[in-house]
Amino acid sequence: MFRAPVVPRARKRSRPADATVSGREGVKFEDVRLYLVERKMGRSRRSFLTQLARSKGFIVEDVLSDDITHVVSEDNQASSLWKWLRECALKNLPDMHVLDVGWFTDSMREGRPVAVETRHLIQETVPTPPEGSAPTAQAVVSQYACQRRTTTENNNKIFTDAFEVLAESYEFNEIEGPCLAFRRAASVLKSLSWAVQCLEATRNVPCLGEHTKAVMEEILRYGRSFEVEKILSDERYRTLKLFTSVFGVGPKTADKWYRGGLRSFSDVLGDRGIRLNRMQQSGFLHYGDISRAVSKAEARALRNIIDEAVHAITPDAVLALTGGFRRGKEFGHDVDFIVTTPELGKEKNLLPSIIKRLTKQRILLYCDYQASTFDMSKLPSYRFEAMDHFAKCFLIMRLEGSQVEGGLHLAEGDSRGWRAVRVDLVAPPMDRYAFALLGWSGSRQFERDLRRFARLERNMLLDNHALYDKTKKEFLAATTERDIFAHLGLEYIEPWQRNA
Ligand code: DCT
Ligand code: MG
Repeated sequence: MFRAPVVPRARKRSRPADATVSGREGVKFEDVRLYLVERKMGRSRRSFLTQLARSKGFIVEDVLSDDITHVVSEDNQASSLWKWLRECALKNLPDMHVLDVGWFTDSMREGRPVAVETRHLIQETVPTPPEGSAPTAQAVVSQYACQRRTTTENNNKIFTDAFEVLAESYEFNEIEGPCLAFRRAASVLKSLSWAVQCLEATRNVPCLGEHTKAVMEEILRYGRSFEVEKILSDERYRTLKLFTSVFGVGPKTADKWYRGGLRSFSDVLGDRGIRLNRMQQSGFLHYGDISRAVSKAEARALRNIIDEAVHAITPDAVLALTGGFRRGKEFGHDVDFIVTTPELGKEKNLLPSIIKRLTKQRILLYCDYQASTFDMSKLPSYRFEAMDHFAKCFLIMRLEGSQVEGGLHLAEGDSRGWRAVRVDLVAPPMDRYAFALLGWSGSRQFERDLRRFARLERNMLLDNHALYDKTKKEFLAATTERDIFAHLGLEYIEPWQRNA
């Protein structure tokens, strides 16, 4: 029999180490809590491994509880181990790593918790469901988007659309925790190759909390969520959603306008005299076009235009399409590019030259250029900010129908023959290229989880500029995205699998 008293605890997982558990001095890895399964391992070996791990700065708990992050087992059959774990009625079981002792020995050798790889996982074997019944999660799903492959095919849109509304509503109210929880839940559901048809089928799926499941339950039962419907009809939500759809208007400005009694564009643009900055003026001027999705064909046409400009300026320049279109999306809200030069330092003149050229061609409707503030000597102290420090420009470009294969993506009856499109260009120095490319390829949730994974699982700091190993106190060089994944001990995920 498996033996271990289960003590349910309501404490948060990430609380600092406390004094109630023995051997807490010299803890190096606060976020990792091990539990060694005694069955098959035996009492004396378990005790030896416990001492070994504690001496290396690991927290090893004597009791299996919801605080545990890593369950380590030796020689147990997956089915009986999982049966026992299920019987322990742990709330956090879906978020725990259930691992073979191989992970433990690797970690002891390295002196730190090594990356959890598929080979380490003790996977639950799920009996094949009878035909016609709800699909069951067969594989273990990682809590990190960077350990999942997520294409643009979303089998759970009915849930993820609802979660996005909830997340946005929390964002408008500056309530970060639940906002992130709904974004994570949406992200994990997007990665599933099957549509959730009953809640029981999600028992192996992490990141689904009580609130999330309640919303799913409602959708499964009634086809809609009443909480979401209430938000969608809420005046403040609707107004903030409208205002933030304007280029240059963020949640803070939208909220200020709302508190000032403004409810519509005509309120903002009317006599009451809101002073708009240049970006917002352009946002309103081109509102119809910019709020309309950009098609893949339009993105390709813009690539040709930028490509021509960049190479006319610097023949050996490097140009890469990033953002959603690199991930294979059919439509996007803008088109993102990285441009640079093989010769370090030469990239500094690139954006100003491109801007000059596009202006001459009279296809630049708006331009906000921000020179580089990047300074390698300041790394790794940059905390993650919304934006990196590379030179960049936010543009609105005029795109002619004749340049787009199959024509422009315009509203019916629009016969102008051109449209405005939002374009972002970033120009990192070549030695930062891989980091910038990875950072700008998205999705946002994928990026968030890459950074979180690096920090929590590897004791490393990743951002758009660099990867820093805090244990070795050194920067890790990379010329390709694959190098970065390898440094992080992650399987490579193709851009089209990063639609988390
Ligand atoms: N990005 C990020 N964090 C942010 C903003 C952006 O990591 N706060 C990264 C991820 C995507 C990339 O920059 C480009 O940003 P967007 O254009 O906003 O995203 P997108 O995925 O290209 O989406 P869309 O198709 O709507 O443009
Ligand atoms: Mg984009």
